[in-house]
Amino acid sequence: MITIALSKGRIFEETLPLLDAAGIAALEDPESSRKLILPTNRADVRLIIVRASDVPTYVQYGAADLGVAGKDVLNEHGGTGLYQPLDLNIARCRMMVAVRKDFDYDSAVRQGARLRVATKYVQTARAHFAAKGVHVDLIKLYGSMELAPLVGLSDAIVDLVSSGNTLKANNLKAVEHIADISSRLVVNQAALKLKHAAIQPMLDAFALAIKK
Ligand code: PRT
Ligand code: MG
Repeated sequence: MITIALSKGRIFEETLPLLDAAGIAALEDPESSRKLILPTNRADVRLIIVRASDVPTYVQYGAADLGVAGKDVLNEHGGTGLYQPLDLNIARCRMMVAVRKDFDYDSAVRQGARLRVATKYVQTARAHFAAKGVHVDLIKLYGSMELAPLVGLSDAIVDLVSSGNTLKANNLKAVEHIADISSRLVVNQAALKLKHAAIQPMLDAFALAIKK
């Protein structure tokens, strides 16, 4: 049995065409089904539905053989025990620093001010500001980072931006680009060896189906 870990929403939707290219079709839609284990058209392949940030953990421990996870999530996880053979080029966005429109970020940085930064991406934020030599107090949040500067919780946020509409709707502006983000295929290293005959053709099919 090959188990593939996916999260609902954009990753599931954008992975479907790649699965299709490998001859794998989900028999149920995770948006309408309450099942967390979804059968596929292939008796030897099943999908499991987990939180986006839990995908690397399921694959690391071998509870899933393969998974699809954003580079943002992989950077926070650290990637231990994971083989990352393919950038699937899906769920693309950018990791950015953003502040209130009326906040002078450049001058705060120039003056050496200690910045309060709210984020879900603590490792990414710590590495980014350390490399710039900017002192920060990091405040860990689990979502809706855009709210933090509006109510005085923080001076800045580190968050993902795709269209930019959420920043705009909340009177925020992006001031620094940290990284381009897309989703990667992750594979359990032991599974790749033990189930090579089943997994390698899937990797080959995904590689051919990736949109440049
Ligand atoms: O929702 P949940 O808390 O379970 O987890 P999650 O939010 O991490 O999962 P999900 O499914 O929303 O995102 C899965 C992956 O999609 C992320 O790990 C990213 O790699 C990728 N991705 C791509 C994004 C976005 N684009 C994105 N725009 N993830 C989140 N966003 C959010 C962003 O955080 C911000 O709040 O969308 C908002 C901004 O969007 P725009 O279009 O208004 O700029
Ligand atoms: Mg989400």
